[in-house]
Amino acid sequence: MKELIVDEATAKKFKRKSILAFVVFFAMIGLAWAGWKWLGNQPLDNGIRGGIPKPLRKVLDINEEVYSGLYSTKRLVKEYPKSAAAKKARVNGDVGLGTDDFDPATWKLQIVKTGGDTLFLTMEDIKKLPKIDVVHNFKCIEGWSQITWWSGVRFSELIKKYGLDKETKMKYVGMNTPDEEYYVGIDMPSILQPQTILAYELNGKPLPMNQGYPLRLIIPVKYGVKHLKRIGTITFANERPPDYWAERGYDYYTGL
Ligand SMILES: Nc1nc2c(c(=O)[nH]1)N[C@H]1C(S)=C(S)[C@@H](COP(=O)(O)O)O[C@H]1N2
Ligand SMILES: [Mo]
Repeated sequence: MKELIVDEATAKKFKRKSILAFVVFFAMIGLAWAGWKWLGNQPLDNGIRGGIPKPLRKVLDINEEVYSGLYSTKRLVKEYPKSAAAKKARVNGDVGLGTDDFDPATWKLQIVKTGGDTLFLTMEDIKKLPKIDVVHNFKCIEGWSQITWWSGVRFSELIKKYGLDKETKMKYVGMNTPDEEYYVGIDMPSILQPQTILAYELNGKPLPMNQGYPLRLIIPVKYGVKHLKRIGTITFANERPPDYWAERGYDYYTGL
């Protein structure tokens, strides 16, 4: 067998490189450990339980900027034939669906305009607008998804009909349940996306109580958390409106 012959200088260089590799290796471990500790010591982005360290929130904010730029209002979410929709749509989440502040007989959708005036719309008013179907894969951050068929009016159609152009110059839309127990904030491009609807039917029938009767948000570009059931009030703002799950540590944008 032929021996590998190296001169002394090469051998020395090799040894130095090996040592250097070890030093770098341990230095990296040290750095990773220090970084992790640093993150753990950072203030949380809010005082409520489940807040996340500010630097991580920053990453989510950057994600939001990148994604909202990439996916403009023109991007369409995949749709399915009605026959593919679940006959029994899963029910999840009942915050704000307690009946205390909800009387179906007197319910009106309240839209607070930027000037302060409020529009009060009945279901009859809303049903006068063109009705569309949306059959999409509804995704919850808990890890389940289901193809569901909803019908209602495009949010953008409502904007057009009631001349809310000034309002669309704002950055966000806020929505609350009538009792204000559940609330979401949504970026303007996503709420104006053509598949975003105020839905009043599921599988061709009026929404069941626990799925948001009489009117809920369906916003296929977002995860389930944003699909607020039983809309009471709609507001517009340049600052992020409060968001139930964002306050509990979830990503504010929660785009798909
Ligand atoms: N008012 C209200 N809307 C809500 C919730 C809730 O707790 N209260 N949960 C959200 C979550 S996490 C999901 S996944 C969907 C579930 O809608 P579904 O019950 O029609 O499946 O509703 C969303 N809208
Ligand atoms: Mo969810």
